[in-house]
Amino acid sequence: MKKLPEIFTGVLLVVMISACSQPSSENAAMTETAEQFVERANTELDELSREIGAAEWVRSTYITQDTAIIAAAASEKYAKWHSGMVQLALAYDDQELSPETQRAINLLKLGTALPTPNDPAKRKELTLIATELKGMYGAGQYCRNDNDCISGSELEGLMQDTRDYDELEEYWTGWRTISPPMRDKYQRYVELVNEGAGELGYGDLGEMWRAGFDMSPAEFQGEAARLWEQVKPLYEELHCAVRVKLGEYYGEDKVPQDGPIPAHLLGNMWAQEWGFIYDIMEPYPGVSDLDVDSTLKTKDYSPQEMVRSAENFYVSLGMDRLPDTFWERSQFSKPQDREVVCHASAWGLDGGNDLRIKMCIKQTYDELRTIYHELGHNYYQAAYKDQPPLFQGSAHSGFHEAIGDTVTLSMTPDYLQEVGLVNSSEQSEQAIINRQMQMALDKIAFLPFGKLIDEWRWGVFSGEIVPEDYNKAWWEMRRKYQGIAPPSARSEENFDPGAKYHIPANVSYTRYFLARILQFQFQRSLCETAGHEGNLASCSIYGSKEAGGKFFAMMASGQSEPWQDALEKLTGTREMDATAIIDYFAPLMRYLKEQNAGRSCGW
Ligand code: X8Z
Ligand code: ZN
Repeated sequence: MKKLPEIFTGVLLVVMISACSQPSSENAAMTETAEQFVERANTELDELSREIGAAEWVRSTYITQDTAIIAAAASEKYAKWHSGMVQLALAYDDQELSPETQRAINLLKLGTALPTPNDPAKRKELTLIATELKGMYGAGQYCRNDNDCISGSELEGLMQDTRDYDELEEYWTGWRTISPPMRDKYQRYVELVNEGAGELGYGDLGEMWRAGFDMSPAEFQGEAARLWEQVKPLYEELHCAVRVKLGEYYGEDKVPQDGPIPAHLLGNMWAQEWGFIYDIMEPYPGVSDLDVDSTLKTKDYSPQEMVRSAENFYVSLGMDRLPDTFWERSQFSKPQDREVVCHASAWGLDGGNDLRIKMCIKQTYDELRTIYHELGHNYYQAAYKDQPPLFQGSAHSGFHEAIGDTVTLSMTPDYLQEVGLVNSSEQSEQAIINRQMQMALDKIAFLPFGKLIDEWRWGVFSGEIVPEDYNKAWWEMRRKYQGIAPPSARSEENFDPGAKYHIPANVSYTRYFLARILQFQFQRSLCETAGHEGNLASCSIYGSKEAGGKFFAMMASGQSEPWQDALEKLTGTREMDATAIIDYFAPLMRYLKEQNAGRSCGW
């Protein structure tokens, strides 16, 4: 008996939502002012988000045929509502609206990463394809035979630790067996999302994604290119030094010194962050080895204890402890009995009251930093939860990714020592260079990767890259930007982009590129607020309520104002700018230039 009201609520919800789809709402548009329309959009969005959130959570933590149907149905319902509302919003196009109402309507138009065609059959087809692609990635495995399969997260670990050329090649190639079956679906998804984006008034989905930055899509493309030019010299020095060391390690026959680096030797499945080959790159061997991994293992940290450590950092900035439900509902470890999406994510369900992370935490420093990153999302979600639903989001997508990363910049040797994660923190010049190398292998190595993922997709969505060239174009960009090449010939039989989570999961990626640059800007100004003196790299804002307050105030405005305003409040400038990351790594760049002197760099 107790269950009955709940079931009824569900039915009422369906009725209410279908009542706000296109035809029946046309009447409402004629009688609704823009303000009333926005208010209704906020109320309905709030309701719908709960339903979608629940379906998506279950799908991501329990991959089966059934959860695919549930998640695709929820996504379809949202898509239908969204298309209907965007069409109604057209009625306000020529009206003079308050900036707040205008912004809410603009955000509503951009309010989906997966625009679907209005045709019901196509909408259904697309939401199912999108759900399936993500599931195929999550359930992906490399099988040597029926009884010998390795999951994606295990393979990631093997890529980090293995130093045998051929074995690495096997894992690298093995993981890429998951994606050829995605190719046809992806091609169809591209057709359908572009049709959906077209109906919303955009040339293609890439243009729609680029429209989400409070400037024209063309201006944004220019901004991203400008930032890349600023940081490119840093990457080129790092690439040069890494190629030499890998040549010494594996032999110059395997790593030719005048060409791209083989993509499987960089300690990461996608060659996106290279921190795991620090053992090969360490400038001053043995100096100040910040071995957090061994502390985690010796002290046998549980996943929850690792998450506590991250939470404590945010609490030290004056933020609240995470709610009990966070601890009860999050997925911290990989379940043994079912397929899940292990790729880390942070969830702000129930309008930001029900925070969760979903990870398959391993006992490594790398994973610890990912936890700090994910909690940055959760604290942002908590900060903007009192905004109306249409403003519950980050100033731009790069801001969401930059919060937790900014916090990881404060994981200095002193901080790590203070919280018992390392025993000593040496401050010699050699120690500083070693630490900067460790960080650059992650932060600098990532930049071209962060840039090219969407460059490829922008080309795919615009039709500049045709399906027959998907893989070829992918490797051309990997070579051009990153200076890497596959270990063996690839062809259009392969679909290597599909072996990177964000492609099948339809998550835009320029956000990470922007975040890599923004986080240093954020850190520079937060360190000033915290009263830090000395070089930026030695600053930790741990314990600074002043810095925390400023950070939180920026986060609390959500996406209620253009990101330039949010950036200005935090940093005093309205432009994204790479000078902070350049200043940060100045000592390492001096070292690398010395090392590379006389070498012929480039590929
Ligand atoms: O996807 C992520 C986070 C979740 S938002 C773990 N990142 C990118 C990736 O893994 O490719 C963080 C760094 C870049
Ligand atoms: Zn993230």
